[in-house]
Amino acid sequence: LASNLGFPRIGRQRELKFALEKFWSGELDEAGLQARAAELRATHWRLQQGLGISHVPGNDFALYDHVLDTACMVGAVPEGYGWSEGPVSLATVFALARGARGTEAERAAGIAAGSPALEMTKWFDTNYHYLVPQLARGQRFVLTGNQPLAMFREAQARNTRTRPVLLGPVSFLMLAKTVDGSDPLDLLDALLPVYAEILAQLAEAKAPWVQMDEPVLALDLSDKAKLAFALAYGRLAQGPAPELLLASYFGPLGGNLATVARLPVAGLHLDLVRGAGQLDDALAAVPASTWLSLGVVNGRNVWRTDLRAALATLQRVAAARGTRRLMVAPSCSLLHVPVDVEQEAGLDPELKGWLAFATQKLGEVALLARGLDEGEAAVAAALKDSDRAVQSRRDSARVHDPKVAARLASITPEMERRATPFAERRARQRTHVSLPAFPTTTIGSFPQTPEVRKARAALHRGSLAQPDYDQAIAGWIDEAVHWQEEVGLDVLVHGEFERNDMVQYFGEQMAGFAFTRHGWVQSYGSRCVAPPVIWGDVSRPQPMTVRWSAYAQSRTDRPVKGMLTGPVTMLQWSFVRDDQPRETVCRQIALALRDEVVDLEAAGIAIIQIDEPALREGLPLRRPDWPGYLDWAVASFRLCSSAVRDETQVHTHMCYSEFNDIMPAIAAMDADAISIETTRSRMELLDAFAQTAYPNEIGPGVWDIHSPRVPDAGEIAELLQRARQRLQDWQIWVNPDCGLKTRKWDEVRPALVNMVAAARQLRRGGEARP
Ligand code: THG
Ligand code: ZN
Repeated sequence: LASNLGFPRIGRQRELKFALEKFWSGELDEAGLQARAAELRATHWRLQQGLGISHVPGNDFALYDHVLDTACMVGAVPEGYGWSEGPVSLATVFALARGARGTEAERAAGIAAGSPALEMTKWFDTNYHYLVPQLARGQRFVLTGNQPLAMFREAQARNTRTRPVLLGPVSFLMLAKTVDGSDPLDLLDALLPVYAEILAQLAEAKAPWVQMDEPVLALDLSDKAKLAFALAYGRLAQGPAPELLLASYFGPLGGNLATVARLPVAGLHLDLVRGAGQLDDALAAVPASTWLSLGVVNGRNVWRTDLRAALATLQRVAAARGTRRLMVAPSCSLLHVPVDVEQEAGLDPELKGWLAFATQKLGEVALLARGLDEGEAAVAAALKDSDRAVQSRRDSARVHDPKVAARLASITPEMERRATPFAERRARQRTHVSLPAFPTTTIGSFPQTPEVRKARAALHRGSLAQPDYDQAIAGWIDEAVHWQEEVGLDVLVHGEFERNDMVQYFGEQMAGFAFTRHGWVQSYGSRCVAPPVIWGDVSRPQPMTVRWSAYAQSRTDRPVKGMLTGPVTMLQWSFVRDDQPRETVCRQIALALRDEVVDLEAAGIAIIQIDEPALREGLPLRRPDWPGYLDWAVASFRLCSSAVRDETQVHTHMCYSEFNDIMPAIAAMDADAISIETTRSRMELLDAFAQTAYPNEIGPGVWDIHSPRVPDAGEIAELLQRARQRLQDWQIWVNPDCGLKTRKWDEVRPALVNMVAAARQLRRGGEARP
């Protein structure tokens, strides 16, 4: 049986994004939005059916986020969002997702003005963000509307029988937070009757199967969580319910296998890409009467499957258990890959021949199911074709660059350390660049105004010539530099007006990266990213940022920071080749960046910032794997940053990170200064730095740039006082939480004026910078 776990919702032309944004701007009404959503669902069902998928997922769609939809479905809506009973309105859903906007519709729906959005966080180790359900001790749950059932009927009306997808009760609770710090798992008893009711109604509607997604099974589970699984699925097995397919993905079951194998469910989905090694143990542990869904097509990457290898795995299972209770599937939902590679007309044909997006991956799934049923001979041509793709990728001279390999082999430990310890470097840096106590700076980017975006679009269209574009960029840099001097900032930035997405900007200039035109993947709500594809050995043909950094430095006597994106973040936000360890790719990127750092220094740049916002999200899902990752991630950062002289300052920046459990790694990066996001936690994030006596300099953010609110000098000074309780004065830099790309100049100007005023206030009262 060919089966799928989830299809991208955004649409091949990002139809959902545009419908949502039209709805939010008032150009489209609710009926119009719902009609477009229904059209997309119908298209996706038809497409999957046409590709030969027998188990087509239903209810994998969400207008904004499936975790939010689950919270709304079970009545987990905090007060103030206009819901008390019955169906949850669209106004409530979007207020939870985006915060109240103060619209008439919100007033009509009873949504309190100023209600903030729910917290958003990364979905496991993907670049997708989900909204964190907000629960409380004694939380009550009710079924507000059976959306899985409505979707099942909608598909049925269009002649598709779907397998409804639910986020399972244990994962739902473990992904939630309580306002009082109590354990969400304590709410399982209260939640289960709602799930039982949903399943009973689906059974009554004759849905044969329901897919229960329990991705927390890829984490290290406590005994309490394991018990919760036994309790939950034991209870759900008692009521009327369709057959349950329990889906684990993003990793092997590991120590959770024994728990899972005993659960009274009809089927179990295994991720055999990330969890290839678990197959034998699973075959031994899972009863023969249980269906197995074998996830052999990678749902997290864009490479074509080695069909012969995948078929061999399937045949091994069939030999052990027969084919009667087997499903062939992608490793996880296809939410994390783009829709259709056939749209990429501009892509290098050789590379394109190696790629598979969601549509192609489902073709592979169907083909493998056929190969298993009818034998290899029935799919011989496709297997040959797959062999050719595998072979041409393995042998391609364009993938393998001997110069890169040689350079990688010649990395020495000395290349991964600065020449002298921080204390000595710092003394030299202080005379090289003279700065006051509590020096002020920004994180790098200034507003990308419509003017800037228009110029770049015109350049790409060909209606603006390169020299005219360059002149416009130079003009914006001039203005930014002049304005920063006027405001009194100590370390300036050039503003990054020449850059689009940071990963794209650097990737476009490095060998080994390719870009798609339609390869969009949902990041959150209507927002998408088009991750580059790292397909070959990475190198830097020529300097990437030196021109504009040096230009900005030539316009002022104050130091201008150089701005780079670090190797781990470049890796984490790309589709990475799967024919070598990620660690190797990361080191290649680090070597390319190392050259850039040296070139910036030679061009007179005294402070170089290398951002690593994705360092933490790259952490493996299981704790025992953390040290291995952190070793190479930190080593890569050091490799790219350590070739400079003592007097050159290396800075780094990280956003939305909790640092408590990775402090030794942060310290081991040995950046001369790190800026972090601390405003929302009112400096509490600094506790980790204080408790571990972080040795280098720190810029704790003092302005929450995710909000349009402009802080006054008093509150910034107060935040800085809280920072002084946790750090030494000499360690402290004064900066916003993050880059200012998404803010307006009307907010940036007064906020930075206030920030400089607060720093000056501190200098008057404080000690001189030692
Ligand atoms: N770059 C990349 N990945 C990221 C971020 C990034 N992942 C994490 C975080 N930042 C995600 N945040 C965003 C913020 C905005 C957008 C996408 C992800 C966004 N996208 C545009 C859209 O959907 O309209 C499309 C991109 C564009 O037009 O340039 O606004 O910073 N790689
Ligand atoms: Zn940031």
